[in-house]
Amino acid sequence: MNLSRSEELFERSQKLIPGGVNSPVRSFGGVGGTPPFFARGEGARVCDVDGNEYVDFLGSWGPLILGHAHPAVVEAVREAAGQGTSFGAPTERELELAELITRAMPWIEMLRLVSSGTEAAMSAIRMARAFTGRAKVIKFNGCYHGHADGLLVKAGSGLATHGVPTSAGVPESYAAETLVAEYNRLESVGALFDANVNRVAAIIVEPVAGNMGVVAPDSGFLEGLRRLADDNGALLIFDEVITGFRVAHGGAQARYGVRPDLTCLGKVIGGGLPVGAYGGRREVMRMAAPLGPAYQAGTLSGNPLAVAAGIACLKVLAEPGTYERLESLSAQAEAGLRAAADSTGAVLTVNRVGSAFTAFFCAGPVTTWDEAADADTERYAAYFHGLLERGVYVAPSQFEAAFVSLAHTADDLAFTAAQVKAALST
Ligand code: KE4
Repeated sequence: MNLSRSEELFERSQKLIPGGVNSPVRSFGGVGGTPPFFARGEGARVCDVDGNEYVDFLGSWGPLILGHAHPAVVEAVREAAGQGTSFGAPTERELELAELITRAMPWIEMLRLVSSGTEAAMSAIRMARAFTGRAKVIKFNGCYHGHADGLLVKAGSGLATHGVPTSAGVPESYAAETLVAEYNRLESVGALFDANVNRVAAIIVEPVAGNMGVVAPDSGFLEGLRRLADDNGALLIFDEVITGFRVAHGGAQARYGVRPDLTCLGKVIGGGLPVGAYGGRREVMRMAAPLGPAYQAGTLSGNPLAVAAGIACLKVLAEPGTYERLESLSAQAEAGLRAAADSTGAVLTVNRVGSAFTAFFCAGPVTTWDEAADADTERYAAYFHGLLERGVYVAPSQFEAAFVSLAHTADDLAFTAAQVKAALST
């Protein structure tokens, strides 16, 4: 496989950009090798600067549920660009996107558009702290909510004690306000509430975990979080940056029927352009400036081009039969993975929720971070490169999700299954 132009660009990029990339996971640190520099994408395919073509299951880490360069999205952006790229003033499109989101996710009674999932999560937490007057936040090992200081935290030595930073540059004092529980282990959440009575503002959770690889909530887990939050006067925040409009039209909250107080969104709602959002109960959102005392702002929040792309994307997703088709394609992708594992004897655990899936290189089950962490990352790296060489692009990390889009065809999935079998056989 010729990657010479990517190698040259990667070498030059590393002189000007840390690691040669504008987001760490793109550097292939988890799988090794040179990351192909992409030149263009269309539908379910991407092409790199050396002319190598791939069936794409990364989908830009989630936004591209319609596939690359969907005509409706491209036309919407083109039209918006001709009218002006940014105003720093309210526009009708921002209201239209807010209406599309709240119509699909009615537990979001009021929302604010921002420019990333990180902004959405950090702002939702600020609103929860302002509403409750409390400082502590409970998050989960293996869940990621963007790179705000207080969220780059792992469990401290004693489970019921505060977290410790996972990143340089995050003061211990910031991490001290974050408590870390175990996903799918309700007792670990109860223990934190018992050790921090009346001090927890919110629980923040990926209702379906995507950042440890795809891990579904055990039956009763989300309902248990709802109950624990209510019993302890805390808010429940669903970080649906991945799951929103992905695992169901109404997101995980619709799929599992559990009401969060606040929801974070991103990725799909921008159609591939920078949009995030946070929203939820009206009385909580009324804390946000200029209505309330909790400040949050953004020069390009609700940017006309990004919002136009998001509107076009959500309108396609609102069409009848969309999620049934996505489910059918995703079930075929899963079946292909499982058949390849069975025929080659590879030890794989395939987790899938809707059109998000992960192949864990371990016997499984994988229902917690500890079980996911047992996966053989070297085998995953070999699988990743085996697929890359055969024209299939999945997430360059064992602990991420891969995505099926509406642009994938049954033939793409049959081709992919054959490549998986070949990659697992080497
Ligand atoms: P952004 O700031 O990257 O738009 O969103 C942060 C975020 C928040 N919440 C969840 C559940 C997320 O998954 C993310 C970002 N996801 C990662 C990969 N899983 C984005 C890829 C990257 O960091 O480059």
